Amino acid sequence: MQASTSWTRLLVLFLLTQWTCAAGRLLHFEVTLTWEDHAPAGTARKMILMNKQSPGPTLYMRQGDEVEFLVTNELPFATTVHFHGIDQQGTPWSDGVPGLSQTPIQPGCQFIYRWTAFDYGTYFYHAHSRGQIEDGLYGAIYIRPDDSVERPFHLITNDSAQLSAMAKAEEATQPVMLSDWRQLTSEQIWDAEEATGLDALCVNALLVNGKGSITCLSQQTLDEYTTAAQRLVLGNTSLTDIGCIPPSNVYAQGDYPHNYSAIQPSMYYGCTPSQGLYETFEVDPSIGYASYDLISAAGVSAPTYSIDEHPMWVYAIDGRYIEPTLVDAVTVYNGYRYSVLVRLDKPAGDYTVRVANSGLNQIINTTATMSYMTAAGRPSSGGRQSEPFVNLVGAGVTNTTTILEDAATVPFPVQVPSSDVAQTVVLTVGHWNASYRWQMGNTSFPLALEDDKPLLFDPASAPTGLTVHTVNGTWVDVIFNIDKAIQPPHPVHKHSNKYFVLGEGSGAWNYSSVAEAMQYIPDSFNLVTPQIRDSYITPPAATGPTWLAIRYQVVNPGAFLMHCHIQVHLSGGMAVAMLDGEEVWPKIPEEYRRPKCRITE
Ligand SMILES: *[C@@H]1O[C@H](CO)[C@@H](O)[C@H](O)[C@H]1NC(C)=O
Ligand SMILES: *[C@@H]1O[C@H](CO)[C@@H](O)[C@H](O)[C@H]1NC(C)=O
Ligand SMILES: *[C@@H]1O[C@H](CO)[C@@H](O)[C@H](O)[C@H]1NC(C)=O
Ligand SMILES: *[C@@H]1O[C@H](CO)[C@@H](O)[C@H](O)[C@H]1NC(C)=O
Ligand SMILES: *[C@@H]1O[C@H](CO)[C@@H](O)[C@H](O)[C@H]1NC(C)=O
Ligand SMILES: *[C@@H]1O[C@H](CO)[C@@H](O)[C@H](O)[C@H]1NC(C)=O
Ligand SMILES: *[C@@H]1O[C@H](CO)[C@@H](O)[C@H](O)[C@H]1NC(C)=O
Ligand SMILES: *[C@@H]1O[C@H](CO)[C@@H](O)[C@H](O)[C@H]1NC(C)=O
Ligand SMILES: *[C@@H]1O[C@H](CO)[C@@H](O)[C@H](O)[C@H]1NC(C)=O
Ligand SMILES: [Cu+2]
Repeated sequence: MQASTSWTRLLVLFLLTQWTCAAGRLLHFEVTLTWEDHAPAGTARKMILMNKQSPGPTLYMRQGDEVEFLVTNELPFATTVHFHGIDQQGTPWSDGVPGLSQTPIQPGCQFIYRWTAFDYGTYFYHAHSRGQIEDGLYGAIYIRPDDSVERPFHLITNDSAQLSAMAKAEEATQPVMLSDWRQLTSEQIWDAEEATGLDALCVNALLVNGKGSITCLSQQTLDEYTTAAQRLVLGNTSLTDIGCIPPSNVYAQGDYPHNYSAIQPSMYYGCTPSQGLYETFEVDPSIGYASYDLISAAGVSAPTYSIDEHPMWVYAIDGRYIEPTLVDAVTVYNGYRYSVLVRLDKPAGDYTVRVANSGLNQIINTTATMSYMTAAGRPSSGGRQSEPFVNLVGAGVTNTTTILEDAATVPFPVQVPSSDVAQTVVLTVGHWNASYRWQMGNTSFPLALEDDKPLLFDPASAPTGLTVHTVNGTWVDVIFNIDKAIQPPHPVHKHSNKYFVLGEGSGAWNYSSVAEAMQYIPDSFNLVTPQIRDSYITPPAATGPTWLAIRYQVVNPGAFLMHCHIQVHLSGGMAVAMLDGEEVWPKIPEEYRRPKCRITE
């Protein structure tokens, strides 16, 4: 076990000049990307490292800072970096989406992203080229709120000592990056999907801050924990030895042709135990609280996170404060972020941090440790095992275990959208002619489009059916129509500014607008305290269709992707390009229109 909560900070150059003083600092970050053998869960494969590490270095900054992020691509393939949740107000060319906002950064080349941290909170950066997020290219971003931003902690307590302990904990908040890991590289997975026609819906390990191991659960344990929902899908079959729904399952894969001979080892079968790195969070109980920013960079898994015997006050979601909500566990879907305060009021010792996939696709888990450090060092637990809140499948172990219900959370402060909606866009979400191909709209977004001229530079080149045109300043409703079962929850991520979650339900969406739907099914909507998110799941479609309704105002002209954050679904085409405020797009700076390959020239 190694103590390693200290995060390598980047080389940060403070380039203060007279004219940036008032607005904020100019921060310069640099990452060098390399393709190297790495074994986060004990077994090596080629991965993308950032300054020799994965996750990459955490970017710490303050609200109002201007950011330069210099990428040096020493990978043997082209790449891009996206800043997940960052609104890119006025800098749409720095959003990192190939085919939309830039051409890919070629091997041996450099690229500078420039943007301003207008909003506070927790974000992350990750590869947005092909499936490369699954090769380890991700790292946390923390933007410290301006002093003028009101914190919600007085809603927990009015005890001044506790409030200052919470403020202190927030100042020292630490990222917890949750991710999953496969034995195969993202390109091997894509090739295997094309060869088999299958959706690659399982992984080989879960990681906490890039650390984990692989335990092979016995078939007996897997059978014992197989959930009721999984049984419905499995019928009289069982989970595979990696806890995966078998590839032959027609409900999980849909009724499409498959070539099972092209399945690669480790994709659905083949568990090899290995011991990798182990994460330990050391906490100082004299502070009273610890704060963590849970960030999911997972490709397919839906990790449920808990710390034995330590309930969590969830106080921010997707980088924005909420009215704090006390829970025992939280499920961090792909692209989600939760900030949590943990009260350190238990006997000094070690407490197990449990991470278990709660998705129907697979039973898989990992663990870490939260360890109380005292002046006398790290006290022994005397062999005592801490008491879990959740089990191997992320379900509560008692009737009273609470798992965060996002729809019940209330933003702090509350904001409401306009009811003056200019446009309602209905997007059909589902398979597109194959288990591994998907659509969000009328057709599937081809991966090959990543190599085309960016839409931001040439919107006329957009193939029909893949884009939605909006007018700056107007309000837009988007309805995701999950028209056929069975589909997992799809975490919909919208680039640029956040959206309001208006409502969700089961059954077909048969309305022309939210206003009309509200006449029939008012209880399916919340326009009083709607969630403000950049990532939110569509309701799972287990037995029939479901829908999700969101609303946003077009405030930042540019070409912004909206897509499922399950990586294999995105690679399979579950995306649509929002051409926001196309009539007033800013002039693209020459250095972005014609980026130079700085290294090799
Ligand atoms: C703390 O005081 C404020 C202002 O009086 C009040 O609104 C809030 O409910 C109090 N919080 C608690 C937890 O009692
Ligand atoms: C599983 O069920 C199917 C039909 O539901 C049946 O054809 C098959 O024989 C069963 N297999 C086993 C191993 O019981
Ligand atoms: C199925 O995959 C195998 C192994 O890759 C290949 O040899 C075979 O030609 C494929 N069959 C079809 C029908 O494509
Ligand atoms: C998964 O959970 C089981 C049961 O609690 C535990 O024995 C195993 O060590 C866990 N796996 C990992 C990788 O932590
Ligand atoms: C959960 O609640 C039910 C009914 O309220 C009760 O019968 C059952 O024993 C409880 N289970 C546990 C584990 O407490
Ligand atoms: C894919 O399926 C859609 C209907 O879902 C159909 O309109 C389209 O022609 C198909 N495309 C291909 C390439 O098969
Ligand atoms: C999908 O097709 C319908 C009917 O032709 C059209 O009204 C709608 O704009 C299309 N959606 C997209 C995203 O292209
Ligand atoms: C776009 O709309 C927003 C919100 O109405 C407004 O603040 C902004 O100035 C507009 N941008 C342009 C370039 O017109
Ligand atoms: C939409 O479908 C629901 C049932 O799913 C039905 O109750 C409702 O009347 C329908 N609304 C319209 C406008 O057809
Ligand atoms: Cu999806």
